[in-house]
Amino acid sequence: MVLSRRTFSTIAGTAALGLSLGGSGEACVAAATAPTGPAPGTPAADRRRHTVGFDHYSMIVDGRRVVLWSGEMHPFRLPSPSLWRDVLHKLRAHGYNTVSVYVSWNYHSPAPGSYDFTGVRDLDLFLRTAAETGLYVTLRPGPYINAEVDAGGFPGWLTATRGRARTADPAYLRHVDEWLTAVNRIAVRHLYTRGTGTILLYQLENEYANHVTEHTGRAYMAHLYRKVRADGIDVPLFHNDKGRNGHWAPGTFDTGGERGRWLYGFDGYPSPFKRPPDWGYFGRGGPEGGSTASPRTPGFLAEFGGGWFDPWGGAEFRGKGYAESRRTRDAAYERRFYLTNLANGITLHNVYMTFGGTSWGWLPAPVVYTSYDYGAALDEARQPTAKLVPMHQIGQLLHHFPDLAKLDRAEDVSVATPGVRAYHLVNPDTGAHILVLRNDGPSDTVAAVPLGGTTLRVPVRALDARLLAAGISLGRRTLRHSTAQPMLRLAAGRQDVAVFTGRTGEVTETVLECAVRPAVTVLEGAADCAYDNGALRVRARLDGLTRIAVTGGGAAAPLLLLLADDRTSVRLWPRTTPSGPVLVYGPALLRTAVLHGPTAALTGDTTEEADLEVWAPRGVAAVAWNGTRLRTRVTRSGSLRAERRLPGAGAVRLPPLTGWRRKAENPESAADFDDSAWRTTDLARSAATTPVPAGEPVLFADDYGFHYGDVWYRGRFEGAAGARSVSLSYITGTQGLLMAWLDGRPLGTHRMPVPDAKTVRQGTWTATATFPVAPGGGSHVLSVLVRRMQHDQDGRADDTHKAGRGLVSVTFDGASPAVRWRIRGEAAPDPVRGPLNNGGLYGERQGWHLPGFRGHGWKPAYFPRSERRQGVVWYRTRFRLSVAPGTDASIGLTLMDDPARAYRVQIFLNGWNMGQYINDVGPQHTFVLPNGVLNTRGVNTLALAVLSDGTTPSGPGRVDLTLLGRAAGGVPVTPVNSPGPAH
Ligand code: IPT
Repeated sequence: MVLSRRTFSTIAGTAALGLSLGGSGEACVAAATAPTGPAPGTPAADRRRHTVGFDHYSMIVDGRRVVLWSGEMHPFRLPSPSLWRDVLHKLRAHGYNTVSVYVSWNYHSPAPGSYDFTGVRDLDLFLRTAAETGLYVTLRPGPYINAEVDAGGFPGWLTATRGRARTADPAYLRHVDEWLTAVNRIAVRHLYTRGTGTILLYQLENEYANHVTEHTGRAYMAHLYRKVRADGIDVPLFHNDKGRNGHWAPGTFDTGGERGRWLYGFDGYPSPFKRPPDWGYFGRGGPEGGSTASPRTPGFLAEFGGGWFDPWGGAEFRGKGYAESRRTRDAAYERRFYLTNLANGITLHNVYMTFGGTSWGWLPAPVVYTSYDYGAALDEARQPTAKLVPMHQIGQLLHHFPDLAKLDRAEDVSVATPGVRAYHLVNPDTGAHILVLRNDGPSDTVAAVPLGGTTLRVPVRALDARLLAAGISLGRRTLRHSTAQPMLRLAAGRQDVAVFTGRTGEVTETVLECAVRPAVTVLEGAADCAYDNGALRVRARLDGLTRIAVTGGGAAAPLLLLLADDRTSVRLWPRTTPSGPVLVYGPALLRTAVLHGPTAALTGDTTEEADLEVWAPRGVAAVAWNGTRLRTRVTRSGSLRAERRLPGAGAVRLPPLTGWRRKAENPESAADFDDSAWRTTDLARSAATTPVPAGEPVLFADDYGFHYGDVWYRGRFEGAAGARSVSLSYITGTQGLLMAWLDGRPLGTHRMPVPDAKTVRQGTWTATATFPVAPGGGSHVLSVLVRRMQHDQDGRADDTHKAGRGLVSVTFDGASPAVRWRIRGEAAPDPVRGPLNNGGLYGERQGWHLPGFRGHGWKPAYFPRSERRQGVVWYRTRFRLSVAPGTDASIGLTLMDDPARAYRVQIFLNGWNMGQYINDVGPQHTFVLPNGVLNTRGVNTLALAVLSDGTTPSGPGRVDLTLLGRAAGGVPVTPVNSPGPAH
């Protein structure tokens, strides 16, 4: 039964509310025969029309209020489509109902007019998978996305075009329209409104602050709006204001007379070391009005920090690795900040990132290294972290207690406990009260909270928070209050089940309304229960799972009260099925739950041995786990319990990496190298924002069509007798470098100095490398290799992605020869791996990184190595894995060496560029190798392109496979196409 919002308000708080959640008590026989598929409330591509609206409280989908509890992930940061399902399963199971995704223009467009949505770029498949998983989608295709990707998502080729980006300049808009046409052609097939997918919201642009300028700013946004609507996107659109400024609130730009389909959203990345910000309390309106900087739209945090990105290491930037982000923004941070957001009326909440993934190939913007783990709740290796616990608890809470979708601020509750701040909210329809208690102080405390004539004693740890509820329905009973946080309630068969959570060891009190004395049995754990004056009072210290059965007491059905500590709460998996709710307890993950006749067919993961227990609608008498039927018995808790424990994950053995073969390259540095096929640098004008020195040719690589990775220059000159030094001015992103040779002899390597915080912001990465020379008369050749390290982002809409990359100019001291340059960068983009896979190293142009490449004449090599040479050396080997079927092993490659050694490594697995290791900078040592690209049952090819300064001995040192996680279960993985060289 689907209740409209109106009926919901009239009957909520009464026993009838149970029907909206369960109805299953009556559905026992139907349970065995009802068609399978997601139940109402779980979004799916169900071929029905849906209405998507909102008011100032929340989104209203098909007439029902929904709080969006969303996690951000980027399909382009996980180049193995099968694993998208794994991550989406994990989000869904842990209480998220929405996934928010950027679509990165550069990832899909190797050239103007060319758009690729196949293979690892299959957006259609991603959107289908999200719908199959039961998640709403927020689609964010830019055109600009920022996101710490190269040029903020702009294609390399766009950096060499003339139109002013992120404005209404027609030259730019022409490209934008082409991109949006290509994305929207796919997106329209997955709109929730049409029942063909689950896209619920769609974002235009990203943190765009040009709201003040009519032409460049507002006209641009109006253009995007019109274009997206014209392409058939009919869900609400929004923009993510960079902070709660009220920019781009409804009515601030031209939406073609349309009203009511534009939301106001904003981003927040507050410091974890300060107090969580109040967005000003909702309900006041006006620019100072908190989340209602837009009074008619709901509080919407389009991005809220779930971690933070990490810069390169080394003395200047001090990237510390992602364990540090996860430590400073831990589970308590999530409770403290996200519960404050909810208390401020935010009902659309997206955590950036929830799964960060990998900026593989040349995807990372100069500010970050390969890993984009982000310290997120789900780590880069797809492993759950402790940060999933609060997400799980809050996500389930928001799903199971619709009271939280419509809250007004209630009268202040004064808590006389130092450091503790209370937010008091009330649902005007159900009368449910919500309290968020936040401890900003340095010590754990027990807050004395006056509520409803009594004083609750609520434990709140230092720098932590919790949410309490009073007057909410638990199905057929009402909660007077609890000092534990409600997590879920559902009707399983004839009984109601309610779960409350808190930290291990906390003493909690839960009070249920009971007209008459109920029968109470403590089935597991320790609890004191007392009946007094119309209420059952349960006091319990949280430890594992405490189970209390309550029968009678004036309610029509028994209640199983479960008190779960954090650890236990993430072993409890509620699901809705068309026949009613299911609750599974025990395994490390529940992926799917389908009722087939009398059988609950479950799939999921275990890491250790685990019990399995299932509460299901009446009529369900059997359980299957990952396809195997289990022997079960009925417990006193009213569940079915497997008689044997589920096995944990089996051992995974990783081979040592041996059998390396070596080949040195850079023939380009030799005096007699034939560069006649290379492009001459004959352009006089550049699209770059970096000025070209007067009278010199353009040397920036992008102008010549080379956009990623390394670029070579060869310059011929005569008449240099008397020259004492040569100065090469060049420009890269952070950690860029230049190495040069004169007539085949190394001149040295210059590393781009890391600017201070101020110059970083200006995006100036120009430096001059000066090398002593004594060329004498005659004809000479300078060979120069520039590692570019990507384009800047364009966060402030001033075309900074167009800062030049590569050589700027050359001058000699003591002579002034004219240098005739030729340039060579990457080969035509790999049609499968995409434009960001390769730069212009000789080995890359020759396919040395590809599987199936036959390296005739490559010499055996052994690690650790120690050699001193300026330039590039390649190493290749093959290794075989035999991970057992049904085991999901997450595997990485770890490189270790003496940090004094100045060299860097590009890692190619089966031809896929899995990232860049910089030995003397760090902080990243382990590179995740996603299954699918990694063949876990067969042979793999690993190629390392080592670029060394020549100033120190160079490695590689140790190179090993590392196990980053394992589970029995996982998802089926289709191998990612990894072609070898074209013959
Ligand atoms: C916000 C961007 O919208 C997002 O793309 C990403 O770059 C994120 O920051 C940081 O990881 S911008 C905000 C922090 C100023």
